[in-house]
Amino acid sequence: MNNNDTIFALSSGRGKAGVAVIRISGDALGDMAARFIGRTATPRRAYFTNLKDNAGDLIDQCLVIYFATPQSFTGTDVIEIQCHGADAVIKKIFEYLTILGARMALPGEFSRRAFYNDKMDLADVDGLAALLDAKTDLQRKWALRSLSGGDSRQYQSWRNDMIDISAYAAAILDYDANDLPSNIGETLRARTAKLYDEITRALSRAGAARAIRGGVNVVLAGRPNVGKSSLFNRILGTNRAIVSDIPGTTRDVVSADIDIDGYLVHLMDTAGLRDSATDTIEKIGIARTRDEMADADIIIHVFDTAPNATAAANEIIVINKSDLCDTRSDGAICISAKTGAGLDTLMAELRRRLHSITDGADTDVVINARTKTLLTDTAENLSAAINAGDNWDIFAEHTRRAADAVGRILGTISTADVMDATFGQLCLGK
Ligand SMILES: Nc1nc2c(ncn2[C@@H]2O[C@H](COP(=O)(O)OP(=O)(O)OP(=O)(O)O)[C@@H](O)[C@H]2O)c(=O)[nH]1
Ligand SMILES: [Mg+2]
Repeated sequence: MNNNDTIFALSSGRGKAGVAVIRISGDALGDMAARFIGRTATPRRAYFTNLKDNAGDLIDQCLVIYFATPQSFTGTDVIEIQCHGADAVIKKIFEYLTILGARMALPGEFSRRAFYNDKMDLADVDGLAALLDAKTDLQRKWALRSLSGGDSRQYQSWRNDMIDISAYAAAILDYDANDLPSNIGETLRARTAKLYDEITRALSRAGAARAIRGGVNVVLAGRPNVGKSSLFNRILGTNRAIVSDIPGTTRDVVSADIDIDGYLVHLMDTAGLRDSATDTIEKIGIARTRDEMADADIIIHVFDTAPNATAAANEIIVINKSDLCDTRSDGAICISAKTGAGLDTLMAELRRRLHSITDGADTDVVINARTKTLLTDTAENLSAAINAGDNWDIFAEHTRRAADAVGRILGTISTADVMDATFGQLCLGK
């Protein structure tokens, strides 16, 4: 399965840059490194070199670093070429590497090698994918925690416990009770219940992890003309959405991403809600508003007079146009999108809500869609074991299945489709 043919990719970003990094991975790349620098390469030393093609023509002035197996990102031999970040240089080096028998890597292929060579497990790969996607500081921190093995250690410890419990349960069947520790049944059930609690608690934090990784959807909604687009522009500090005194100005959802205290917020301005809309396009716009409201983590419900409805749990009630009249009302935040009055109070409330999404979530593993499915499977099997009573073969089977599900999170036990999905989320050069 471990076929380390020589692959290469641009590991830095595309586009004009001072430096570009091309990474090469394969077996026994010492000769290739020597060819690039004109002498035998000492591993992990940077060599300044005039990189020449086979005809002796200069390609570029580069730095070349040779990493000898197993001390490299992939666990194979690796060469990193730092060249000038010009498309023409990169293209020429790629051509040269192809002539030397290397091929372009597939997305995620370097990480896949790292996985096969025990440099990373699947929880680390998830962390790496999250880190490469990170736009905010909080996303960076959470991703690094998974990547640096914190999650792997927790999963590994849960799995070891489950294997141990399953083995003891099997022993109850095979050995005489006198040869086993007393109260072994109760002990096993208590240990299983503890694991079940820890895993269901981690699962209950899945929403927090999703909000941090994918961003938080904040939707501005309300009747036409109340000033949603004005508020949207005011929060962004730019004139993104069209503002006019004609009710029904906004038709489509207008969205922008902003960073609030490290939370990636997808802020959305929507079409004003009214039942009397007759225009086909406005009706489509209103249907889209309702879709966005259904998916929203937080709704900023905008009014321009005192509302007669109470707020839903995920709603912040805002009364706009405080510069025109006294709009105070219990439980509502009065603002003026025109003058900026009250905006600090609204933003403070938004921040409070964002922070409450992740309150206390810091101690758990970072759950994503893949790990959520497998941890749910784990929890169901642990619960089935706890309910198995004195039926120890059923108990042993369910705890073993629970351990298998955790093993799949780490990739200890895995199928080709899980691997493809996990590595497929990475980009070229990783
Ligand atoms: N005096 C005053 N006028 C405002 C304020 N906010 C918005 N307006 C005005 O109200 C009108 C409607 O504003 P918009 O921001 O377009 O309202 P909207 O809710 O996006 O309206 P639709 O897109 O039609 O749903 C415009 O003429 C704005 O200038 C405010 O705080 N004070
Ligand atoms: Mg609008």
